[in-house]
Amino acid sequence: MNALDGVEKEALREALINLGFDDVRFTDLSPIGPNRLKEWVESGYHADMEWLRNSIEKRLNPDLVLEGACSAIMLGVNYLPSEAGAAEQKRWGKYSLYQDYHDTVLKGLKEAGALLEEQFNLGPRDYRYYVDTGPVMERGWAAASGMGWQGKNGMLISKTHGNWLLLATMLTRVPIVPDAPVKKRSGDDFARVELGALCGKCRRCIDECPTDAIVEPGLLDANRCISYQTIENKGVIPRDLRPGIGSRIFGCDICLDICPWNRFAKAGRQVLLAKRYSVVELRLLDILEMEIDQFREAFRKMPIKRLKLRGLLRNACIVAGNLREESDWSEGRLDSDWGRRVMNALIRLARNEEAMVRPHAVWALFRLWGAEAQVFLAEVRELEDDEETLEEYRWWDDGLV
Ligand code: B12
Ligand code: SF4
Ligand code: SF4
Repeated sequence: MNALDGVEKEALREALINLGFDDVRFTDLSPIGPNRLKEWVESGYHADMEWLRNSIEKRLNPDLVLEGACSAIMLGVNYLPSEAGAAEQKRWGKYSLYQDYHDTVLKGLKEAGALLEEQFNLGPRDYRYYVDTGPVMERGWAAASGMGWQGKNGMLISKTHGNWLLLATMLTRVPIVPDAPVKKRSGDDFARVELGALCGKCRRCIDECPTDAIVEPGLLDANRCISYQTIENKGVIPRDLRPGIGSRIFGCDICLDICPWNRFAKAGRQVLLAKRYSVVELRLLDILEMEIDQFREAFRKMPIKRLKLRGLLRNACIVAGNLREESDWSEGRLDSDWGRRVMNALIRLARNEEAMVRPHAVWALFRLWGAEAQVFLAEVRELEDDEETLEEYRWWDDGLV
């Protein structure tokens, strides 16, 4: 089969754009230069995401994912919100303000698969598609395809859509003439794009990360990343990272928001996304006092739902503990009626049936009310039997003397 090129290749690109993808690029699968995935995992930067370690070989070798694969169709979905309130708020990672994109983008991928089958007379085993969860280096292949380049924040950055593309991949046995990677300057001629290619001397993302998670350009220590801690970590969030979380309750876009390459980005078309911006209106007390039925209703079909109520309450306790430094969620002074409601909600959470929530509630109460917390937590503490929560009390005992 001759490699797809010219008018036919452009027709395929256009058909995929018509399905709702905002950018469509093609790459072959020839190995690229430095790929630090192994080194990253060996350094422990993957935190407890062992599924990354277990799929290293596949991630480095697409042939193990689809035998005979020779091309990747890289698909980008612009998720920059269309309303200023949703785009500018800092509390929720922007991607979480939609129905779970894994589900909605998958619909587009299924249609794309049907299109490939029809156009190239393929069977369902001649291609594979993934959005996020498959064993493919989505940012690397997207960079190779020229959709953008990998910035010092690790993100695939597009000249058109800035940091706001979600990525999906179709591996196929159909040979397609690859698109060219982005160029640093006109006349540049390099085969594969390099990390930080169009970042120049800028290092804002590295400098602005509140938890110093970007250990070197493009390389992130997930253990220190607010995104990992608030979304993926299923246990206690390390105490030293809690202040840096600030008012972020689910995910983190700081190193994305700060990037000057967002200046050309426009809101997405949302063909493959279903917006749920109403989440932005939730107040901190709504969350601290949330019951399971309200949680299910508020986050139905959203990525936040995967956090479960206990994860959201844990994160909300941290946000509450940061209220003195970050006024973002404040609705009054801490010595007002509102402040007393926050205090009472946190005291209730210090006895929450989920042990994982409790140390964070204790932390927040001590942070906000100092030694006074020892008095109003005395009874709750006596009933405590969870070692991590008791450790939290002891840490404050030591700090308060
Ligand atoms: C694990 C993971 C995380 C972890 C670790 C993040 C990290 N930096 O590695 C955590 C939970 C922290 C995380 C956070 C976020 N994530 Co995430 N995450 C992933 C996931 C599942 C794997 C990433 C991975 O393999 N990391 C390991 C490192 C070493 O690999 P890497 O960053 O891809 O970069 C290496 C390769 O690209 C390689 N390389 C370089 N050039 C080339 C060229 C080729 C051809 C190849 C093959 C390789 C290659 O070298 C790089 C350095 O080693 C991907 C989905 C996927 N399947 O790829 C989504 C993904 C990267 N996440 C995404 C998003 C949106 C986020 C958040 C913004 C969510 C949020 N708001 O909180 C943050 C951003 C944090 C950040 N600055 O990176 C998007 C990024 C979209 C984009 N435009 O880049 C992805 C692609 C999901 C998707 N399908 O859209 N994420
Ligand atoms: S997502 Fe947030 S915590 Fe993670 S590297 Fe970027 S700025 Fe730092
Ligand atoms: S903030 Fe600067 S260094 Fe970071 S990714 Fe954007 S351009 Fe590159």
